[in-house]
Amino acid sequence: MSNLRGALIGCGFFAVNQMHAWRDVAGATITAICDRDAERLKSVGDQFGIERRYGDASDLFKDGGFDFVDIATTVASHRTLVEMAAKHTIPVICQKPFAPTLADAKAMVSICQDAHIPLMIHENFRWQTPIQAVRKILDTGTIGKPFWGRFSFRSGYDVFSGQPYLAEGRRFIIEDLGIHTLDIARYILGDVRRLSARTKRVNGAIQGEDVATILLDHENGVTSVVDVSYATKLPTDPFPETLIELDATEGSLRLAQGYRLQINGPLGSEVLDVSPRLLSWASHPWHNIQESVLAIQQHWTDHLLVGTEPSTSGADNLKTFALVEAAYQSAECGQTIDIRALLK
Ligand code: NAD
Ligand code: 89V
Repeated sequence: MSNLRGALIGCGFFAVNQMHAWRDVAGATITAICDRDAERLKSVGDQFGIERRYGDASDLFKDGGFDFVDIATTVASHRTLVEMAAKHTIPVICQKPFAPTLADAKAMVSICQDAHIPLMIHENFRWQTPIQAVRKILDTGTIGKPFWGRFSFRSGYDVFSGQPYLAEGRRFIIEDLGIHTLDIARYILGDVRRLSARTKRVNGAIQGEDVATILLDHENGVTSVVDVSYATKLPTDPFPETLIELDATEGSLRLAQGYRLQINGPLGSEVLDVSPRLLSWASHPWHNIQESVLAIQQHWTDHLLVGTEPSTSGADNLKTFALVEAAYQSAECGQTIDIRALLK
C-alpha cells in the first residue's frame, strides 16, 4: 500500500489529537508541521518526532514534498490556507467551522473545485461510534421510517479552559458545537429545507450564546429538534455525548447517556452498549471525540488513495454550514429560514 505524506498546519489544543490519530492511520504519515507560534511548533515537533518545521505556511507550501495538508488552525486563517493549498494543487482537510461566513465557505469550495483538488471538512462527530451505531440501526429497517427526531447535547463542561477563544467570539455554541449536532441531524435524517431557532446566553463571562434550540423541517418531511447547551448543570455531566431520540413507523430508538442505545422494534426492545473505544493515547471524557478523529482521518486517507469523495467533502459541508448561518439569522429575526435560498 502506498504511503501518503501529509503536512499539518496549526499545532494547538486539538491538533495533538490529530497528530496521535495520524500515527494510527494506515496509509498516511505526517512529515511536516507548521505553526506561527514557535513554542507550540517545538512542543508538537518534539512530541511526535517531526523534523520538518515551519513558522510560515507559505514557506511550507513553497518547499512542498507532501501529498495533502491538514489545516488544524482556528477559523480566521482557514480561507487563506485553503487558497494556498489550491494554488499549489494540494488536497486539503480543513477543520470546522469551515469558514467565518457562508459566502467564504462557498468560495472555498469553488476554489478547490477549480483547482481539481479534494477538500474535506474535519467534521468528525458523525464518525463517533454511537452515531454510526444509530445510522446502522436505521439502515436495517427494524424501526421503519423515522418521522420525528431529537439531537441533544446539554452539558456544563468547562470548554473554555482548553479553548479560551470560545469565550471571546460574538458567536459561540451554534458555530462551535451546534455545527456538529446539525451535521448529525443531516447525517441521520437527511438534508434540511427550513429551520427556526432561539438562542440565549446564560454564562455572563462569555460573549456568545451558550444555549440554542433549533426546529428543523427535513426535505423528506421529517421534523427534528436540535438542542444544545453549555449551561446545563447535571449530577453526571454527559460531555461530549450527543443524545438521540427517533420515533419511526415501526418502532423507536433512544441513544441515552452512558452510550446506551435502546432499540424498540415490533418484536421487542433491546439495549446495546455503543461505547467508543479508549485508544491508547485517549482519555475520558474526550475518548469519544478522539476515536472519531482517527475514523475520519482513516476515511480521508482511504478516499484520497483511490480518488473518491469523502463523506464530509466541502460540498457536503456547505449544507451543514448553511444551517449554522440560518440558525443565527432565525434567532435574530424570529423567522423561519429557507435553506435552499441560502445555498443558491
Ligand atoms: P488553538 O488556538 O489551540 O490552536 C490553533 C493553532 O493554530 C495555534 O497554535 C495557532 O498559533 C495556529 N495558527 C493559527 N493561524 C495560523 C497560521 N495562519 N499559520 C500557522 N499557524 C497558525 O485552537 P484549537 O482549539 O486547537 O482549535 C483548532 C480548530 O479545531 C478550531 O477550528 C476548532 O473549532 C477545531 N476543533 C475541532 C474539534 C472537533 O472535534 N472537530 C474539537 C476542538 C477544536
Ligand atoms: O468539538 C468541538 O468542536 C469542540 C467542543 C467539543 C468543545 O465543542 O470545540
